Amino acid sequence: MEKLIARALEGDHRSIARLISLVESESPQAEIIMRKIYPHSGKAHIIGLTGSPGAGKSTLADKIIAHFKSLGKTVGVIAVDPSSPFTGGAILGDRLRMQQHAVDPDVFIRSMGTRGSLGGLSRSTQEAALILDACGKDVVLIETVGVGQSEVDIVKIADTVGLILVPGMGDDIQIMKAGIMEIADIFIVNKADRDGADRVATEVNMMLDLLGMRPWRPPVLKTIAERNEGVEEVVSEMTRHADFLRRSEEGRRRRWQRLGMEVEEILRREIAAMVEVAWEKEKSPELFELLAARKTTPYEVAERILGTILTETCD
Ligand SMILES: Nc1nc2c(ncn2[C@@H]2O[C@H](COP(=O)(O)OP(=O)(O)OP(=O)(O)O)[C@@H](O)[C@H]2O)c(=O)[nH]1
Ligand SMILES: [Mg+2]
Repeated sequence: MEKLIARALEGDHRSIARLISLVESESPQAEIIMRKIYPHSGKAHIIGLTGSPGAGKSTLADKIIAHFKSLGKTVGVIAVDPSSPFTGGAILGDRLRMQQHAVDPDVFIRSMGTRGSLGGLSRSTQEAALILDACGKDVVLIETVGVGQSEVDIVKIADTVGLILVPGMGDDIQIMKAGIMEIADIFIVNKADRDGADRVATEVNMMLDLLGMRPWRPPVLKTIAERNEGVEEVVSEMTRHADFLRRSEEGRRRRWQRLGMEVEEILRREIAAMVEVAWEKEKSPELFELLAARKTTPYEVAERILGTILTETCD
């Protein structure tokens, strides 16, 4: 394990992949890995790319990777696939579209499922991002399909969130969905080769005006990902946003929020494990009889077990 972690920290992709697999499968070593990895993290720029299915996230990601690379940066990519069996083709699709970088030694690409604790985005997505960060990737790009909870959850993991919209897909409704305007740091109107891109961009800008001044006014950019048009600007705005976070009060607030969330998440997990152990020990046919006959209540039982947990942990 020591060796594996050391090799991963040196940037060896096979070792990194192995660590992510161990963490993803919630193996008993997961915590040891994360404890060792964590002190090395905190340097990467973590970028989330979200948007409706087919908006062009993977196509754009591929071009963004190329741009960061041309700037001399190393990149890690996590493509989060919805666990739904109906979208089983997504993994292969993403792999194919990002194939250009698949054999590239500087680019690490990984697909992951969405089951888990952070709503749409699993804990292992966050842990994989931390691993890539610790193992020396300058940029970690996370592609999440914008359905349900995951597009809101991405803000808990990413420093910079790019929301991809496309003309002619009922974007007005999509934009107005609760919370979406607030989470995006950069708006990208992709497929600008199609009619209506300007209209979408104008609507987004108008809505941003309505939301009022914020410390960071999200830029609204147009791209044609397929032709690599507008991508350079996307990358430069992403970098500008990272700089903004580094020196602003808003950036500090976000960092604190994330660190607090990390502590809370670990606390919850540990306490849940204690609860499970204590309840296993306590439950018995006699106890169930007492509960069924209403001679005691779940409240009293829980209170008693909690007392045991507390005295045991204090000893
Ligand atoms: N016309 C046009 N098509 C594009 C553009 N960018 C991507 N596409 C096409 O849109 C389709 C979907 O692109 P993807 O990159 O797979 O989109 P995605 O958002 O990653 O899709 P999922 O991961 O399945 O949600 C592909 O056929 C792309 O070739 C663009 O700028 N203009
Ligand atoms: Mg995709």
